[in-house]
Amino acid sequence: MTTIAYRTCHLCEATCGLELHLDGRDITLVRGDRDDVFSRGYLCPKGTALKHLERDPDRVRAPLIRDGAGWREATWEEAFGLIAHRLGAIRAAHGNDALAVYLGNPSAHNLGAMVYNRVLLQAAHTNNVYSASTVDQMPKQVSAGLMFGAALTVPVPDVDRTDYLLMLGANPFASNGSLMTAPDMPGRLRALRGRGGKLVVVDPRRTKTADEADEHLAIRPGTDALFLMAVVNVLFADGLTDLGTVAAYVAGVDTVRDVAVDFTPERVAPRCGIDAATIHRIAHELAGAPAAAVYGRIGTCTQEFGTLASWLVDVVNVCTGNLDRPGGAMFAKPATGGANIAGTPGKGRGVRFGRRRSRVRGLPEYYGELPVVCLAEEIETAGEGQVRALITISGNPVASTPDAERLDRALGTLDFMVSVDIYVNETTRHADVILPAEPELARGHYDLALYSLAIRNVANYSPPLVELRPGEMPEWQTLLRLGGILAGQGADVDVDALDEFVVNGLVERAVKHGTTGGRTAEEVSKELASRRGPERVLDLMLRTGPYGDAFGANPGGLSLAVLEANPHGLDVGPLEPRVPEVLRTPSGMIELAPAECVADVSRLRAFLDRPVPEGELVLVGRRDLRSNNSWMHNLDVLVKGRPRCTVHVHPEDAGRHGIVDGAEVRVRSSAGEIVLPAEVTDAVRPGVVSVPHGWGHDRPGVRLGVAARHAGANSNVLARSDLFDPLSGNAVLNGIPVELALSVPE
Ligand SMILES: Nc1nc2c(c(=O)[nH]1)N[C@H]1C(S)=C(S)[C@@H](COP(=O)(O)OP(=O)(O)OC[C@H]3O[C@@H](n4cnc5c(=O)[nH]c(N)nc54)[C@H](O)[C@@H]3O)O[C@H]1N2
Ligand SMILES: Nc1nc2c(c(=O)[nH]1)N[C@H]1C(S)=C(S)[C@@H](COP(=O)(O)OP(=O)(O)OC[C@H]3O[C@@H](n4cnc5c(=O)[nH]c(N)nc54)[C@H](O)[C@@H]3O)O[C@H]1N2
Ligand code: SF4
Ligand SMILES: [Mo]
Repeated sequence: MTTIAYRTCHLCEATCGLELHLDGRDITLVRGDRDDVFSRGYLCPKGTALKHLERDPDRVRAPLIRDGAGWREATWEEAFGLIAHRLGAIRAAHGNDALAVYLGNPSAHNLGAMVYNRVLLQAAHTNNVYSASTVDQMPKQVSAGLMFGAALTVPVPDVDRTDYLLMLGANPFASNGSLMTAPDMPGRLRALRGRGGKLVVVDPRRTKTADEADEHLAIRPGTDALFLMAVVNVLFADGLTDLGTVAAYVAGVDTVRDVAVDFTPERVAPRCGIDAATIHRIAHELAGAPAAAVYGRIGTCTQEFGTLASWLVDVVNVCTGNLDRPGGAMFAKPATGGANIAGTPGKGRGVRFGRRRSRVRGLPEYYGELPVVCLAEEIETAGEGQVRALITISGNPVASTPDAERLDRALGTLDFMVSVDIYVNETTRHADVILPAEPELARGHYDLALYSLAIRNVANYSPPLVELRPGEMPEWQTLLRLGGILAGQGADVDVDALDEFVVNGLVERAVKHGTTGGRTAEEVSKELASRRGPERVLDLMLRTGPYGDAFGANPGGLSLAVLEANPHGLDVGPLEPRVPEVLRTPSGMIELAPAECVADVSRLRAFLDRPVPEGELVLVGRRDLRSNNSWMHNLDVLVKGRPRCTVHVHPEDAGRHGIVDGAEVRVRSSAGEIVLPAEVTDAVRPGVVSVPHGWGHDRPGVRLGVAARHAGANSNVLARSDLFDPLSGNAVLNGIPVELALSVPE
């Protein structure tokens, strides 16, 4: 018998509503949920592939313990026993810093991980915390923290109401959007143009998004900060600045004007590859549009000037009066609250970095984590504090982080490694124990992280749709149990008691902050008592959040029960102006010229003066609609057809190197080399080659039957761990100098 259920897709940031047809546990059909308040029926091929992901025979279903060169299935008791024993011994002998933790991207799409990873990290009490954030959005979180006072106070373009969108380093037609939660970006961008608005895309590649835009500016990689500096220069030089509604809350305008003064369009044009007249015009168009937004994403973050570029995106938004106005760049107000909702409106402690530093290179911590470009050296370098053990949680750093071959080797030297993961892949093949997650459909879902970045204020909860089978463990319990083990509670941690302890702490904090409608901790706990795990915490967050029922004080307000009664989600409305209430800087102002950014401008100036080496070729990445970082290549429906892991080479460069379409090409950087087929295409600008990341599945021991047949090559073998953005520690993954050669079979 078929039942129909609704669920938010957890695979990317778009949060599409899915209509699932279920036969028992089996998904027989996936469709877009036409009644979903946010996605209105949109979905992409990955959403449909969910049914294959749930069935994939290569998925790890029971704990695995290394057994010589292979693996054997084990009970949870045995696995946790081994972990407690080995991690206990290593930490006792070498200290807490000997254990590193790496959190991967799916943690941000997983309610249980969002709630309980922090318990685990606290218990680990280690300097060595790493995540995918420093190969991704850390520059934006740093610039937003400095300007607005909190890591997730990131303005998002009000796509549905804007008249003009300047988009840099993003390709939402493939990625479906990032740091901008908006299902159906293709539809929304087409609607923008349909109502007479303009879309300008800045990207070294002519992407699908660029193809669909009014204008494409094929910028030279890594020069966005220069381009944006020149836009700022024109805004001031031509008297176009108008801070609009936030004017009374902006500090540092004169400093910005002064630092931009020598970055004239004429000076930056040859470096950026965008002519001066165009830069002038773009500045005038931004200032002249009724409402405009500038949006930068991963192409602007994973480069040498990631934080400067991220900062300047918002400098332009502020200087054109577009910050915090409908149709401009606005702040979401998520139903579960957050750092810019809690505390005193309009003022806060701001952000501080570098409270700790990495042992080997001395790189500072950002928001409690170290740059992942440091991980390999922390494992390799002997001495006190050397990393000897690692826990990875839904991450594949061997595929995703720089100097991949070196990290791969380093992982092989660890004394002990635990991976919480659903596959044996390039990274987890090094683990001593792999702890699998339960099937997606057996857990509840709520996008705790992504709604902070949504272009409308929405809330949508998806309940578990199937029961756990014997031997399956909810991932939140695995994480909590690891936390308990790290806190010294031994292998048979009482997970329920630990959960109780965690929730009590959160309840007490809510009571202290006065968000429980005057109810005492005891009363609140009683109200929450019918739930446990992540759902109990979610209910607390919703009820104490900005639209919450405050446990009765705000009748008709949100609670988890209300969301359960609305399976297609609740739309609280379009974004509303939030300045000054959203700010958490110590000054209570938007810091337009943070000292860290201003100081880094001299580096940008030096870069501007450096000539572009003759005949230079640089590498950039790209995303394909049918892939999801490194981990969905084991689904035949997504990888069949023409190979996707190819190097795009412009015809001019191909001609110079004697490369023809389909030829095997050796791409070499100072970090390493890979071989893959060429696709000769004028979609990349001359001097730029493009290789997607997340491939290279042909490593020994990997258990990815399908992916190994479409292995591709690991582009991060080419990325260098000594190249990073100094303001955020974020890796440089774009703009890497490379050489090309035809690969001659040996
Ligand atoms: N060159 C280059 N490198 C890049 C990028 C780029 O653009 N260019 N992009 C970067 C970006 S933006 C990111 S976010 C990172 C991603 O970096 P990572 O997060 O390290 O890598 P993923 O490929 O997302 O790996 C996700 C892992 O989670 C596992 N997994 C999937 N679902 C679950 C689950 O429910 N539970 C558990 N426990 N595990 C699960 C998968 O099997 C896989 O091992 O890559 C970065 N690397
Ligand atoms: N299909 C699919 N969707 C995904 C993912 C996936 O792997 N596959 N990953 C998800 C994740 S974790 C993330 S973070 C998001 C990322 O979402 P997006 O930021 O939209 O990512 P990309 O599609 O890689 O687009 C980045 C663009 O930046 C361009 N670029 C490279 N270097 C530069 C530069 O120096 N300047 C400028 N202006 N542009 C540059 C690249 O050519 C590329 O087109 O996507 C998410 N969605
Ligand atoms: S766009 Fe993202 S959220 Fe929507 S169906 Fe595709 S993978 Fe899922
Ligand atoms: Mo990402």
